[in-house]
Amino acid sequence: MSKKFSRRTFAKIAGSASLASVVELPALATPPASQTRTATQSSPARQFPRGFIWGTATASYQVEGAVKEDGRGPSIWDTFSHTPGKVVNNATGDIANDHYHLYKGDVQLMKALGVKAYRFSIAWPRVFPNGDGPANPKGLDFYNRLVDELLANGIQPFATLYHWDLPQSLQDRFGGWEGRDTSKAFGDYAGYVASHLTDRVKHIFTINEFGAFIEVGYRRGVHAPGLKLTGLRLNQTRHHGVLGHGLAVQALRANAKRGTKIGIAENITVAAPVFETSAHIAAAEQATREMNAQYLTVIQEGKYTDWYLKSAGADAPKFTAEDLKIISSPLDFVGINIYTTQFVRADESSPTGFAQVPHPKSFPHAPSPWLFVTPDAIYWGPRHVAKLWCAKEIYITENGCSSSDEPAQDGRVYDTDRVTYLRSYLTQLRRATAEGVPVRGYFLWSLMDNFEWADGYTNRFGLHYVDYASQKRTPKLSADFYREVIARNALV
Ligand code: GBH
Repeated sequence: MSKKFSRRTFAKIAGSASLASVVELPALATPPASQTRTATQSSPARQFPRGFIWGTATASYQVEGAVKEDGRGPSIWDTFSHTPGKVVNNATGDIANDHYHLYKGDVQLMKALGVKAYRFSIAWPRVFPNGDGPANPKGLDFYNRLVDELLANGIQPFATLYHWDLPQSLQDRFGGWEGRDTSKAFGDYAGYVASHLTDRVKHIFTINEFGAFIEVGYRRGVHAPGLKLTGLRLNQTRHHGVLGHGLAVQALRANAKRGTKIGIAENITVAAPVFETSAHIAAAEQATREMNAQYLTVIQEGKYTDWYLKSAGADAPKFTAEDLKIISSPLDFVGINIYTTQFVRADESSPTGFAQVPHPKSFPHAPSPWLFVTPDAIYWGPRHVAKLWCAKEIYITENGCSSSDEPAQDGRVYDTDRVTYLRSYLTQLRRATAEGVPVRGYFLWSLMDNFEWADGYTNRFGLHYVDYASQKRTPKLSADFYREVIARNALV
């Protein structure tokens, strides 16, 4: 791999990418790609690898609604969103995008974009209303219908088993991920899903973003279940999260049909070098390893880093050698959700060799205040994963941004900020693929505006504008942009 990252390649690619970005925006109603292609647009400097998988993503609680239908049990997000003061405007996912009923139309939106794959999540409490115990086949049937509809339209289903809607019963009985029994129940649920869906679903992600649901839900109390754990209790919860992932990988292997590929979707903390000298780059690699010690690093390496264990001291999680083996069960691919980055610099005075460089107040960000616009996150993220852990197959499982998204007089949303964001990030992603970083696909977050967790419906991330009163979906300018990217398999 290192040979492919020569300085000359860097210079060549960086140079041509910036030149090539000077092309005019296609008009809204565009003729077929073949008629509009210019020499610049078809130049290799804009192309993604052949067979690159373009997709979009959503998650169950954010879009489905129908929270009481067909035997679904309550999740911690039902409880949390119904607790006054937890979500902006006390919004809930009771109806959300009503995707549970409108999924056929939503599949048509995807088809119109030309996406090859759809990443959705399965609501655990639909399948096991209490988290464990008897299954609810009627709940699973929704995913049977969805998967069949996707395949009938030529779209590959990529399913996530856990995107934060933990069955409330597991929270009540075991303290959710604080309890090892939840990890075990997750493994059993994964096995059940594998035996019912993997005849058609060939890619499965275990868990979406430890770095969010544990850090924001169990440490900061801003997401469900709204806890503020510290010390050993927090570290043990983190450990149970990765253990649940490992048990799920094993259960999937035992129950899935041949050819099913298994991975994860983690919002890895990406350390980017303040600039590209070998010292800062080495510091950024090291920082990425340490800053993900409790999650992706232990999953990939089968051990917690010395630095993490040392700094946790008496609060270090309790675990066995067997736990570590389970946690590091081999994966077929690594999925990473990429939004933003943490800058670091080399620092010889620090025992880890790096220092974090906080974003100055003036650093540009999307309406979501955490979403600093740092396109090279999507270059360094996969590059670090490939370099640190020799990952052979990487997916960008989420990338996107919020925007104020106000419909214009003609009813359309001209989200030039989102288009600019996406083009900048995709330019950096192309830099990675051109250097041989094995990124196989990209899932844009999100197909449509949806329930943005504690922000309720105030922050919109969609390619389609959703009018929640009528459930009407309208493609934004960014949807046109993405359709063109997909049609050409290249930057536009
Ligand atoms: C992803 O998280 C999620 O997977 C997806 O469900 C979500 O809709 C999407 O991003 C857009 O946010 O409000 O200061 O407490 C991205 C990582 C982790 C970023 C939680 C926001 C909360 C910050 N997210 N974090 S704060």
